[in-house]
Amino acid sequence: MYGNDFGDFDDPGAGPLNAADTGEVEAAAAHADRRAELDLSDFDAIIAADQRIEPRDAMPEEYRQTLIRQIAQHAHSEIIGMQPEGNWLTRAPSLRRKAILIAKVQDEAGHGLYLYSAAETLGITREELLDRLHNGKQKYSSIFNYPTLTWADIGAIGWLVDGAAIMNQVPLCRCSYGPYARAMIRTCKEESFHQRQGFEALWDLMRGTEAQQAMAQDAINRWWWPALAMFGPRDTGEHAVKGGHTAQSMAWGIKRFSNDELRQRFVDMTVPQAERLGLKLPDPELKWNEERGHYDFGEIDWDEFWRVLKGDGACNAQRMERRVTSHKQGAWVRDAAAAYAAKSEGRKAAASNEGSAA
Ligand code: BYC
Repeated sequence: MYGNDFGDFDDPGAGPLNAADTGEVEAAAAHADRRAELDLSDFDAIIAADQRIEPRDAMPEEYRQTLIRQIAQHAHSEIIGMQPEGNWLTRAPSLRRKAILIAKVQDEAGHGLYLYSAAETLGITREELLDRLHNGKQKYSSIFNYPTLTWADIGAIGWLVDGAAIMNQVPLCRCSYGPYARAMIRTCKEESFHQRQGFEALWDLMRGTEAQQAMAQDAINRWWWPALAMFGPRDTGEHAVKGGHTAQSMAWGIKRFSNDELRQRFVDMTVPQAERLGLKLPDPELKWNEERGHYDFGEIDWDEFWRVLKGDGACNAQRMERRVTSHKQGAWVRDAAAAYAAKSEGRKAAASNEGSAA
């Protein structure tokens, strides 16, 4: 499943399947730390030289708070995102599909852990981050408030939702905050596998019976627009949302592109893939614009987006109820881990006391 297995197997002209295949992740991973050589210690100078801020560095309080907000929202999305897919683990159509889906859902938990750890380097505890999710002070991605009604939804999430996530996350591998950038490198590699498995699941359905093809098409009809909205509100030109964070986050090197630019790149990359799959994207305004060199597409239902963010999506209540209940049920595991850690510390201290007394 790795490599360009779908990118070029009978179409050498086809582009990469997802943004992690473009070499940008490797380029970000090769980032050279030149701070010492350039004698940089001041926040503004480090940002201007496109170097990375590390946890030990002084940073403006607004920069720290912006990162906590974004990284926490990202971490919460990863662990809440396990729910819609976990819904299909017991009903996957074959052992192979089940094994793939289990691996994917476990990866999402891992991404959550990398991200919570990155947020903790900003001086906030994991307990506080989870409290803020549970009491509604912090959000998770709008996309996970939509239900997974059929098996084809698992293909649609992999292909579209992970595909959109990668488009957004590849530039974050170059984020100015070191721990976030580094967490994104591994995440993007794993997301690439996630998108491929989604594409493959849909590929198989589209080569199956008429009923399977219809199921795949129905899933795409429901997930296309929410996947486009995932990139966030419009933030360029006359449509820029008042009070948005893009301009400041780009000046700080947290975001590298606007939401609108990434959304356009995603559309441009996905339309030819839909054609390969034989799926119709549910937008009558979608068409290639020769002059712009991009696809034009219709307007997203922003009222629906803001409604979902405010808690009025199909699954908001269900997702939070499940999260809070699981957290409570897992209390004994956290208590046991803390007790074990305290015991181990105690043993270590006793051993070193004995050593120094001898
Ligand atoms: N959902 O000024 P903007 C995954 C909010 S998980 C909810 O553009 P910003 C996966 C935004 O927070 C994918 N809220 O903000 C996991 C802000 O509100 P506040 C998660 C959204 O932060 C499992 C307001 O709208 N990925 O891949 O500069 C299985 C104005 O927006 C959303 C990430 O979290 C949204 N979609 O940019 C499968 C990526 N969009 O906070 C897959 C990291 C916007 O002022 N995050 N808002 O109340 C980011 O890159 C940025 O935070 C965003 C938003 C582009 C999402």
